[in-house]
Amino acid sequence: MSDRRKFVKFSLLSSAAILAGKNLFAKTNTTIALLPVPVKNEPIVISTWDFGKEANAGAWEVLKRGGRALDAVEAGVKIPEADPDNQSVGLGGRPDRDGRVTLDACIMDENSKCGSLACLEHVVHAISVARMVMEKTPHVMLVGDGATQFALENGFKKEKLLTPKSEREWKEWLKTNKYAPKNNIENELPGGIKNHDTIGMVAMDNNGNLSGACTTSGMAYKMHGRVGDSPIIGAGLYVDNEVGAATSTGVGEEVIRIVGSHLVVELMRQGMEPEEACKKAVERIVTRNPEQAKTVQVGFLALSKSGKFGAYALQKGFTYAVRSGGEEKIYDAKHVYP
Ligand code: SD4
Repeated sequence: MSDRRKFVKFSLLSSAAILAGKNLFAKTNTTIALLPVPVKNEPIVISTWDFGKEANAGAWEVLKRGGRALDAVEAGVKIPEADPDNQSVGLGGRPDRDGRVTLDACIMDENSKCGSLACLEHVVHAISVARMVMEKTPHVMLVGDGATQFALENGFKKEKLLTPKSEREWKEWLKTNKYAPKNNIENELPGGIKNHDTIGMVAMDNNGNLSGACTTSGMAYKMHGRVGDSPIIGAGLYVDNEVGAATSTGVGEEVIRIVGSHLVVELMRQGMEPEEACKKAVERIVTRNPEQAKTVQVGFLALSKSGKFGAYALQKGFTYAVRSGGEEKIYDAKHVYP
């Protein structure tokens, strides 16, 4: 039993005893006042890659004032979605091979409610559309034209997501037309600043509730209509409020094959710490196809119900950002291959 649960159980027992006129501590007739104490958790947010730091700052604004983890993850990932210099998410995302920017995203809350969309076009904040799918429809997932139509009918603004820079690079790519995603780095900004991919974020609020969000423009120059792991509940993101939450980044096909984020959460349910659970999930990709695993990047990160976190990747270079009351830091994830 977690410390928090023991504490809750103890508080409830104490309160029940008082109501019943008993005192658990009484050795004499003196009554000790045991007032029920509200249980507060330490909020925390973690997200993929070093640009997760800015996203975490957005989430932290919600968490620090006692807001809900669901609101925090939505607010957090909206920051890279709106950043035209981030070429892997939302506005400015790299297009598919036909020059169309298509977005994948999903969101999941503490009650296992979830919303998702794939191949959304012309709308910057895919995560908010995913949340609307969750809250305003009887469905979990909308795709393609249906997703775009739903967003536009519900007040989202139609925008051009392909920036001149992403368009220029895509036209360059067309000259050779090779589909070979690079590990970790899908772009380098001027000055050598690395610009990474998908943002996956998981958070716990001060009520101890967990939520997660994942949003991406997917692998650069993918086939039109290709959907990765990021919008697939269980693959790119999974939240179980009893156990923990996990999210992924990297080559989505590998993650989908092992239903990666769900696997990480289930391994935590069996007692593994977050890092160990992420490692086992990554190792399953290796076991399935060691030759393939050497050539691609996949990273998982996880947060447990007790507030522990960890990550693991196939290749070197996967970083993740953590923000809590006591910490604001970027970590290098351990990895299988040197
Ligand atoms: C995808 N997992 O579409 C996403 C994108 C990503 O490195 O993370 N790329 O497969």
